[in-house]
Amino acid sequence: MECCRCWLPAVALLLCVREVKTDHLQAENLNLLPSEEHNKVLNHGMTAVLPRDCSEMLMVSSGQARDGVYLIQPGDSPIVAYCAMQDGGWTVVQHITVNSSVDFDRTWAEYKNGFGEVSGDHWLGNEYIHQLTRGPVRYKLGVKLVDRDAITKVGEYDPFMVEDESTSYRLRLGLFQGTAVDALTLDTENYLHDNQKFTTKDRDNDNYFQNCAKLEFHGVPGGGWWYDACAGANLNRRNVIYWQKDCNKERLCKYAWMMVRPSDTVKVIHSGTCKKDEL
Ligand SMILES: [Ca+2]
Repeated sequence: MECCRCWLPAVALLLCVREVKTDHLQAENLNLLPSEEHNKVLNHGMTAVLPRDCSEMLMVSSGQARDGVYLIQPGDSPIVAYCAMQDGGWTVVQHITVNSSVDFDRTWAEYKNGFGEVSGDHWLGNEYIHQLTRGPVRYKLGVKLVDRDAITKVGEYDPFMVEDESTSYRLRLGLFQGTAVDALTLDTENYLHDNQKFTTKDRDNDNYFQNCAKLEFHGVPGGGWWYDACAGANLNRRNVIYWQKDCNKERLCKYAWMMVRPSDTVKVIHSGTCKKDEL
């Protein structure tokens, strides 16, 4: 039996969601989705071109798509990703629960291709974060932090880009706004994460004499991150999610998310009168 559910007749061909045929799911990162969850991919069987991200999926569903796992195609091959639709069509690229059973102490190759489960704690993969944010559309990064008292803080960096592997997935961030502190572009605790290369336990690109990804706190290594020498923030340390004063060993955070979506603001900068030497 096949069951097609369509949101709008006008886009029926685009949006048929077939809830059968769970055996032919095509995605480059299927290792991030347990086989018993293949039938939960909400646009499995989509007959037209796949959306490049969750924002586009939300748009073609006329805002009707719900939270969950979707097939998207930011590069040459489809991948599975978790879409936070209710928050505006964000593609989740990282999620962690404090003391997660998912190990974040991983190699370069694992951080490149992703690990964990997209419907739970995971890193989507530096290669896919690069594919999503490389343009030509400008992207922004959303960070969501929930502490143990269920107080939520959010922040956005606009624009956000992760460069390709030849630059070691260097982090590029724009202006920050939000209720959380800016822990990535401000020189907090003398550590600046913007413009840093990615470091893992087997590839040291940081500015410390040792490898920051190997440094342990209570026996748990920091995991991969865009370290300086070393961190004013690190959402991949499994036992203490770290984000300056918002998440640390005194103020424990329970959850963190990193997500991306196209920037919805085109900032027009009025140059005014500017002396040449001020440019
Ligand atoms: Ca080093």
